[in-house]
Amino acid sequence: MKPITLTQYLIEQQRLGGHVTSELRLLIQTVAQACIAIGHAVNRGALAGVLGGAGSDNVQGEAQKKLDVISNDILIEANEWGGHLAAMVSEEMEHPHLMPAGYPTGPYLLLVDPLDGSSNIDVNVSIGTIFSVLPCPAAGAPVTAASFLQPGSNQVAAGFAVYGPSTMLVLTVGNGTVSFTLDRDMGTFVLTAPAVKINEDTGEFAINMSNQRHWTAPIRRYIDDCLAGKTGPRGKDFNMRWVASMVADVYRIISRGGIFMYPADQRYKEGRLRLMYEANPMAMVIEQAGGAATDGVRRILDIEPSALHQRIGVVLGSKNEVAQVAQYHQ
Ligand code: AFP
Repeated sequence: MKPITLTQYLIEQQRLGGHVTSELRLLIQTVAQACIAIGHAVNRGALAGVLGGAGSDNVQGEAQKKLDVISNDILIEANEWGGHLAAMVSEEMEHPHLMPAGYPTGPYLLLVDPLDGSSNIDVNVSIGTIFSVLPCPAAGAPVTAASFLQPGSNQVAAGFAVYGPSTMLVLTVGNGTVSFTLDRDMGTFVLTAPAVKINEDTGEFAINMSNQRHWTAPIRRYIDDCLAGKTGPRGKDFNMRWVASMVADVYRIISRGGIFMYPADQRYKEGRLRLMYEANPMAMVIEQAGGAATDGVRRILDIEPSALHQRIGVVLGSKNEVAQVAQYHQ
């Protein structure tokens, strides 16, 4: 069968009406192209002198890697000229980035984690880019941080790239979740999973076990019961994975099921992951693939944000397992 490219998929979604406008199609194509450029820089690694620290901190007070800054710059340069964006928010920038004076603007807001999994850059483990698209409220009014503070249910598109053995692009425009594989010879993303569906049950959890002493009681009990295996309350054995790149853990979960957990704990009282450009886009992708995404109890996409860089606890993946975790909180 003739391969379907990202462009063809988006044009089809545009024809289906309601899901994709021509500006949204251009925005997604532009972000995908930027991901190809970021993936190229990541693959070059030491040969391009892009490994190691940038010698600066981001708004989270975290030391930036050179590739964090490079990825952010690539996404900004790619999206300024197109006329599809009103403004951008990034993990790497404290304030929204408005389109430069004189540049055309459009009806969308883009939020990105330009390079997720930065602690894995220098050790050659999969990393990625996460993006979320919101409608820009009150077109014409000046864009401020408040323009971005919309619940995740308002997203019109979301997705992520994984720079791994293959470069993958996972995308939803609100009509299911699909994934593409980068054809490096052609420089195009080719549709390789046209209807992603996450198994409702799983025997595989992903959590950073070194945080165990910080967890709340319900999370401790849930993990203890998983570890008790077949003879324990769950009546089955569980496997564990933890890549420390959310994009890699989530890609595994959309491929074979599983549950990913970074719960709020005594150390990260609000949670570690960021709501606007990590939890929200991943929650949309997961729900559109038949999974669930909560902060342990509340549906992530219902949460009303109060700050651009606010953090949130995250439990997402196979929906029956996510429901189990909520049960432990009852
Ligand atoms: P970095 O981008 O700062 O490495 O954080 C990655 C991340 O946000 C997410 O991708 C991982 O699942 C999680 O943090 C890893 O956190 P730990 O390093 O505490 O396990």
